[in-house]
Amino acid sequence: MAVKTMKTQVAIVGGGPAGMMLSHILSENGIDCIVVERQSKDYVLSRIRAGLLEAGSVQLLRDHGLSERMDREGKVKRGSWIARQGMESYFIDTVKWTGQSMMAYGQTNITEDLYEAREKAAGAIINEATDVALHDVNSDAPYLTFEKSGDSYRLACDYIAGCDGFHGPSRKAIPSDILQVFERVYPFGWLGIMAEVPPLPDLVYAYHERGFALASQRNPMLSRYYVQCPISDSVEDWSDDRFWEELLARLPEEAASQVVTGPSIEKSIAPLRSFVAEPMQYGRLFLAGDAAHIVPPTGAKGLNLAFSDVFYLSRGLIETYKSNQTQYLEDYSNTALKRVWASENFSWRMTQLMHVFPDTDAFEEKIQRNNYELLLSSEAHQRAIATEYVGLPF
Ligand code: RFL
Ligand code: PHB
Repeated sequence: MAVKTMKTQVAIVGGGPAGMMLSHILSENGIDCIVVERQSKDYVLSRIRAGLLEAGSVQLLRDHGLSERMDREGKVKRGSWIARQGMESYFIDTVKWTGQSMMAYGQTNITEDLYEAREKAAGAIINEATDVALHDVNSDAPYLTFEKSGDSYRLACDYIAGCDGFHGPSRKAIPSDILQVFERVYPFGWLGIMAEVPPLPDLVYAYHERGFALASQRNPMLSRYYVQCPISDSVEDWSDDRFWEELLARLPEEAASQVVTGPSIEKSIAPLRSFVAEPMQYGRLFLAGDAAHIVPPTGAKGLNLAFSDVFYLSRGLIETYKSNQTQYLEDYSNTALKRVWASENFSWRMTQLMHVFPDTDAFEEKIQRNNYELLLSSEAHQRAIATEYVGLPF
């Protein structure tokens, strides 16, 4: 059977938020690109993940004409509450300390907005592509191969953007003697539910001796809640009743008294991991988003980091094509990694601060409590957490 050949300037592996955002920005700048995605569009749009955008991500969406629905339906957040059992709660006031706010707007909606914008612009997205493989990434003529509907394809390109998430093939195309990996796996997961009930007015992150809990939101009739759970648990262990009981026990009383419960429409358990792969470039392959790094969700940084990577990578590709200035592209990995490590650091500290660690000792418990007390009493700590939470500038 003949292989069908295609050509583009930038081949993008993965049509999640990183890949779709990159294709949108490149196309705006006249750069030809094709997104190759393993899943169907419906599947991609049904994934429930992030919910909170940093100020910089909000600005990026606005700068690229992707904010109409977000500005209409998203909820501007001046900060979030963090709480510790038996102690006063603390409001991370991002407006007070940084002049900037955040936005509660679901990743599902962002991905829908991106697909709509790309389809309007007749952007090329190849869904349900199987066996995607990267070839000759360290040469001047890299290419992808894949299968679709029984046909074999070869896609030649100038550059490959690996936006295929943690489990995709792109990172694995970097030789193991070049790729360095840094990793922490946490001894618990997050059980998340979605329910069609009005959410609390603000996000609440709560430490409790029974484990962490988070109250979040998607829209006025859609609530997102999480509780820390053993990683060995499965969703079958968690009836709705058990979930609500546990959530209400862990949230501070004032928040718990306002929670409206109802049947869940989605329930899933996510493992928690910190992971960075360095460098984020090899030859003509550039990694962006979860393909290169993972953060535990406690800091709400994953999607935001995917967007900052895309900002740096699109700038490098645009400058290279427009004016043959390759400096930004050559610096991509170093520039992106600075911001990646800052977010890794913040997410790790937030995770340490807010969870019950099964193997903790009395010394660590005292330190954890003291870190919370510092937040209540020290303006330097208050400014720091607000600055990191709202997001460092790109
Ligand atoms: P994605 O979203 O995983 O998209 C990768 C895409 O690549 C496709 N793919 C392939 N395509 C072709 N061939 C292959 N062999 C392929 N293998 C995979 C996949 O089908 C997919 O479409 O990565 P991307 O684009 O880098 O985006 C990253 C974000 O999705 C992720 O960081 C966030 O969801 C993390 N996250 C949060 N981030 C935030 O900024 N704020 C939050 O509040 C937040 N909350 C969360 C989160 C992640 C969570 N989970 C489920 C891990 C809450 C949770 C519970
Ligand atoms: C969410 O709404 O899914 C969410 C919000 C904040 C986080 C993590 C997840 O830190």
